[in-house]
Amino acid sequence: MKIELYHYIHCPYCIRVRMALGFLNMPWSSKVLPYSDEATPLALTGKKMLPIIKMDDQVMNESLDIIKHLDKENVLLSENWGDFDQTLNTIAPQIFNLAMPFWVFTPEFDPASQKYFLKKKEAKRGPFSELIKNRGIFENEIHPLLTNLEKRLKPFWDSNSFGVRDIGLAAHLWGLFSVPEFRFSEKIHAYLMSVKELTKFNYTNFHWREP
Ligand SMILES: N[C@@H](CCC(=O)N[C@@H](CS)C(=O)NCC(=O)O)C(=O)O
Repeated sequence: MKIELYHYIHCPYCIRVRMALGFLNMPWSSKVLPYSDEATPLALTGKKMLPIIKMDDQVMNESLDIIKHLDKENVLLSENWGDFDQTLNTIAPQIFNLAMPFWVFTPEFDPASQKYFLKKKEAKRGPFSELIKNRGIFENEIHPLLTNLEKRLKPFWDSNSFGVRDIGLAAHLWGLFSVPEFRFSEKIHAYLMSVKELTKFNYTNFHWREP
């Protein structure tokens, strides 16, 4: 089966699928789309939303549905996702407020995509210049939240075995690596490195865009 993944580099939902493919040892080819490209995702699924996976003639979106589909042997899903979205929602706003103003200036974003991303995200979060000015506030908010999360790592999320919730958590936390001088606690850093190894994940693969 030939697998093509349409993704954005920074997108945590896309990172989930990259991690799952790596963990499951499934070869795939990468299609990084410019953020401003509406036509390609709309033609594939009718929605301007990535990740999208194309397997031979089958096309799917929604990261968790994709992972369920790929994980035929239920290796990742032996641990249930359950209400894990609620846990992620406790840290997602701070992660996005901290990371988005830096993501937008990485080589993934061409000028049209920068404009598109800024317009969409600033409408929701306010000017990115303010987010950068206020990053200290978001950092102060996120550290106690991370300390709480850390207590649940045993060494994986509520479990001694790696599962889909670790993919969900690590994919969200990965965003903070884009924030200059942001430091994870030793335990969370070690956790992310173990997820990286298990999933053979390399954030910067496909990162570069030729000028
Ligand atoms: N529930 C979806 C969420 C995917 C999602 O929100 N993707 C964002 C990127 S992180 C997207 O495609 N946004 C397009 C846009 O806002 O223009 C999933 O789990 O796959």
